[in-house]
Amino acid sequence: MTGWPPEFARRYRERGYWQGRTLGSLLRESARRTPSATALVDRDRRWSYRELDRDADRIAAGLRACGLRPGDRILVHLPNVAEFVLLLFGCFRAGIVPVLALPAHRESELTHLAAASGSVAFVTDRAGLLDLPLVFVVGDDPGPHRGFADLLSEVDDEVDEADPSDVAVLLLSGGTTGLPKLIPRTHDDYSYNLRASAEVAGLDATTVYLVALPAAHNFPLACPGLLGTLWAGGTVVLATSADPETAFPLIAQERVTTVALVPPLVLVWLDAVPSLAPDLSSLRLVQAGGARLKQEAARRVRPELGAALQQVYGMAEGLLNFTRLDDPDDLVTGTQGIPLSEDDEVLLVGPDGSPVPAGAPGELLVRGPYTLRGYFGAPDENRRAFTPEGFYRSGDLVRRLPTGHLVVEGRCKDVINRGGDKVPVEEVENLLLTHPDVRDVAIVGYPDQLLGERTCAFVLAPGEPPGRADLVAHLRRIGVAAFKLPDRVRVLGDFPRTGLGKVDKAALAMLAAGGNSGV
Ligand code: OOB
Repeated sequence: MTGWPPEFARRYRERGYWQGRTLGSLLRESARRTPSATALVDRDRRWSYRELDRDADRIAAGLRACGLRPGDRILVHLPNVAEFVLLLFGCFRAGIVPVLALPAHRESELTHLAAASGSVAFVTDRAGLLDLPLVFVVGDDPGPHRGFADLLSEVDDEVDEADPSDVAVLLLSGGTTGLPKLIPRTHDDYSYNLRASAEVAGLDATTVYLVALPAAHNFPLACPGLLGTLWAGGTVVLATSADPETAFPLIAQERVTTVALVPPLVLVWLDAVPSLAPDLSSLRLVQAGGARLKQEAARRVRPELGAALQQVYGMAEGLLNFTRLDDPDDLVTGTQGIPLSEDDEVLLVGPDGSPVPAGAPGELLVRGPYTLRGYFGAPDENRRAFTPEGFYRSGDLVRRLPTGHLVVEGRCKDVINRGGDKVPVEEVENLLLTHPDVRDVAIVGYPDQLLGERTCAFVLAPGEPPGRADLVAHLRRIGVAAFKLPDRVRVLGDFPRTGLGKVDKAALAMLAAGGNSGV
C-alpha cells in the first residue's frame, strides 16, 4: 500500500489535521456528550447516540465472532438504511475495512470489487448478485444466507481495535477510466476530511442532515455528510429516494436543515416546488456537487428553496473544494469553491506538465492531508495516476480566479459525468465488445439539459446492426449499473479517424450532439 511519506505524515500531525483518533471514537465522543439526542432516523426507526454507540460495539463484536480479523475487507452493497450506518461503525471499531459499492452496482462491478479488494464477506439487501464465503442479508428474507441481525452480538465492553493510521474504508473512484479503483482512506485522514467539512458547512448539534444521495458515496458520507453530522452531534435522516415526493415530506416532518444533492436533483427539486408546495422552512443549506451546476440553476436555489447554496467540487480520492458560507453570491453561484485545507497543494498544469499561466485552464493535480498517495493494489495504475512527487492527476480541467476560487471547465480523461454518475467509458466499451454483433465501439458524451451529459455508443457491426434494445439487454444480462447503459446507439460504417488513425472522439462528439434519438 502506498501511504504518505514520513515527512508529510509528520507535518500533517504537527499541524493538527491528523489527530490520532479513529472514526469509531468520534461517535463515542458524541455519545458521551449527548447520549439521549437522536443520532439516526430510518423511516419509523430511531437511534439515540447511546443506542447507536452500543449497536456499533455489538456489530464490531459480531464481526469478530464470525472469524473476521482486523484488516479483513467486507464488500458492502446497501441502500440508505440504518444497517449501513451500524455496519460502518461496527467495521471501524473492529478494524475491518468496508468496501463501499454503490446501490446501482450489479454483478459485473461487484465481482470486480470483491476480487480487487480481496473481500471475504458481503453485506447486501439483495442476495444472489455475488457469492462470497460469508454473506449477510439485510431484510426479512436472508434465504440460505445469514441475516444481518446475526451480527448483533451481546457485549458489555467498549470495542475499538483500530489504529488511527490504518485504512478505515475503501471508497470507489468515479473520476478515473476503466473499472472502479479502490481508494484507501485512513481513520486520520477521513476524520480530518469530515471535521473540516463540517466546519465549512456550519454543522452543529442542531443540524438535521438528510441523506438523499447514496450513503456509500463520499459526498453524503463525509463531506461533511452523515459522518460529519454524527461528529457534530446532529441528527442523520436517511431517505430511501431523493425524489421530491419522498424527500420533501421528510424535510417537513424531521425539520431537515442540510442536504447534499447532485445538479440534476437540484433542478428536479426546483421544478417540483410549485406543484408540491412543500414546507421547506427548516432548510438552511443545500450543497450541490458531483458535476457542474449551471449558474442559472444555482441562482434559483436561495429564492425558490429558501436555503443557502454551497457548491462542492470533490473527489473520492480526497481533495474537496467548497464555496464558503460568507462568499459573495456571484462566487457561490459561479464557482466550485476553494480547497478545504491550507495544506491542499493544488497545481493547474498544461499537457507538458508545467503550470499554466494565471487564469488559464489546466489539469488539476493535488497533494494534501486527505488526498490518497496510491490506489489499493494497483501499482501500474498508480504510475499513471500520480506524478513522481506524489500529486494525484485528477483529469479535471480547471481554472483559478484571482480570489482562489476554482471553476471546473471539463475533463481531460475519458469519463462521462452523467449528472454526477461517472460513466467509465473504457469499461462500458469493453463490455459492449462482448456482444457478438459488435465489431468495435466508441462511446462519447453529448449535452443534456437535465444531466449535463448523456452517453452515445457508436457501433461498427459487420452483419445485422444491433439496436439499442439489444445492447442494453446484453449489458443487463452481464449485470452493470443502469447509469452505464448507453442513452443512444448509432451504427456506423467506420469511425472518423485522426491523422494518426486513432478514433476521432471529438468528431464523434459533434455527431452525437447533432443526432436525434438512437437506433
Ligand atoms: C464526487 O466524487 P467522485 O469521486 O464521484 O467524482 C469526482 C469527479 C471530479 O474529478 C470531477 O470530475 C467531478 O466528479 N465533480 C465535479 C464537481 N464535483 C465533482 N465537476 C464539476 N463541478 C463539481 N462541483 O463527485 C464528489 C466527492 C465529494 C464531494 C462532492 C463530489
